[in-house]
Amino acid sequence: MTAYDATTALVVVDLQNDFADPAGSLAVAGGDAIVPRVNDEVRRATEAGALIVATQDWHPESTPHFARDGGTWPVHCVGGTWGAELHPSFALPAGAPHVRKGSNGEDGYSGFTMRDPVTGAERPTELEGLLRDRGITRVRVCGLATDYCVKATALDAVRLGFATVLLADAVAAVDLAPGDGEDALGAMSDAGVEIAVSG
Ligand code: VGL
Ligand code: ZN
Repeated sequence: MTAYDATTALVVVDLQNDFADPAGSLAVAGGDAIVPRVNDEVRRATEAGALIVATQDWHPESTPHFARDGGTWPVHCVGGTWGAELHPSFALPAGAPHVRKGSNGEDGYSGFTMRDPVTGAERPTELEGLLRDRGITRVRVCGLATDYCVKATALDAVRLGFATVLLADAVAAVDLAPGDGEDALGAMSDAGVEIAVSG
């Protein structure tokens, strides 16, 4: 069985300069090393006519997501800046949809949902509708970072009823604490995500 068909989508999470470039403000160790494997998946998906979607962390200049505004993270992926651009070696086909999350200051990590940082209220991004409109029932997830946006996206995908595969050799973790990436794989597996390798 081939991994891709018209009902399967490849979801590439946040493969952006601030995470994937060693000079990025929230550079993930090994982030740039996954790009060739992501590109191989993109090629396979394209050959099978499968949908490819890229998510982007897309923050305003000031958001409670950032440490300087009371949150956790260094300033990163401010919409319209170099850090928010997709990594230049990421061969996303022209016309592939982009889902940008966080532009109103929401601090959710998932490509599917955004969370109001004040009220905690969640609301959907356009990702689910985009998949449903095309009859997608299976998703393959890769990108950055394993312990935050990849994990949240894969958990939401399962919760929403998509058969979900995590490409463990095409992700990398922030690992604020050692082992966070491994723990994230365990949590995804426990929730019903199939942990696999690309190819
Ligand atoms: C992410 C930390 C902060 C991610 C986004 O894409 O995994 N991590 N914002
Ligand atoms: Zn962020």
